[in-house]
Amino acid sequence: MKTILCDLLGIAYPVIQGGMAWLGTWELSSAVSRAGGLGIIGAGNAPPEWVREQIRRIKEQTQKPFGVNIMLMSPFLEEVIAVILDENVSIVSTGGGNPGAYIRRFKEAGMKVIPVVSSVALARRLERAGADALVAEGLESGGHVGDTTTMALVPQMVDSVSIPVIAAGGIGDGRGMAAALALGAQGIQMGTRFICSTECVAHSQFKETILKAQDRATVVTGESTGHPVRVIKNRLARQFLAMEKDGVSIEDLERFGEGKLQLGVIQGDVENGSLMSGQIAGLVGSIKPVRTIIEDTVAEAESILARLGKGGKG
Ligand code: TUI
Repeated sequence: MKTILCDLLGIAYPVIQGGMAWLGTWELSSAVSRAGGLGIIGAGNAPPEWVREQIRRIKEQTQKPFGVNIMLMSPFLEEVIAVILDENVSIVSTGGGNPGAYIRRFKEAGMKVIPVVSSVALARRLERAGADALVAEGLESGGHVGDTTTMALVPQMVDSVSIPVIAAGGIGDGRGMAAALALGAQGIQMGTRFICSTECVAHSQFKETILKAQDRATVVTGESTGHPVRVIKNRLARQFLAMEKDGVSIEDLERFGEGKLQLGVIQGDVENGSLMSGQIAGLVGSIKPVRTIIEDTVAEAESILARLGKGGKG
């Protein structure tokens, strides 16, 4: 299955791995790139030395294209940008804000820029600013979310821009991929599905929590702080929601949240840690190698699209 996204990025399959904080490490990202998708290092809030180390390790593992996701709220944003320019990273994706002010620098360095956005208005602005493609991320996603569903957002974004649109949020298998392509997307981005891969460094307890999850296992916390985040509904999430209801200040909520993501996804404290996960957690049936996840997803999407008589070509 090829779309114009494959030519744009030099990849075999139009499947991108979301740049997840703590989990988008060289282990996962190199496996995705080696399997013909686009692996993305998730810089999150990590310091610049950590990001450089990940980039060096992925370069040792594969010659294939890979990207780095920069999180625009990171305290290390400028230093992380300096690292990716210095390491000649060729593809950058962005999250958690408006990357408009940075696009020119990336384009001048010859990079491909793929902002992750959750609204058509920002998508239009970023196309004008020089973005090469866009990830349309629906509220089904894990982590920081917008307020429009993938089903509604993707076709509206496709109709509003002329660069390729990649669908994200709520996609965990070939049925989701076929649906995304039917909506006009030129590719998909998956996060939660890749957490339950053999290669992902997520704690086994977190992977097990996703495997056990059902459709309503996640909840959005942080609406009152202006940074809504979808997580698995555990003790921490309930506590956070109760604090919001009680009118606890944004500063105190932010302080309370510090360090909780690593506690959950790396240290495996699945009750007191933050477990960012998308709504497809309930769809994930087993832990599989990255290559199997990608090949099964693409094969299932192709077979669905063929059955529907639409081919699979973008
Ligand atoms: O960025 C994400 N998802 C994320 S980032 C993240 S790290 C984090 N850690 C702790 C607390 C909070 C976050 C976890 N998940 N997705 C991409 C995305 N970006 N979705 C929506 C946006 C977005 C948000 C605001 C894009 C633009 C935006 O702009 C606001 C503005 O300035 O116009």
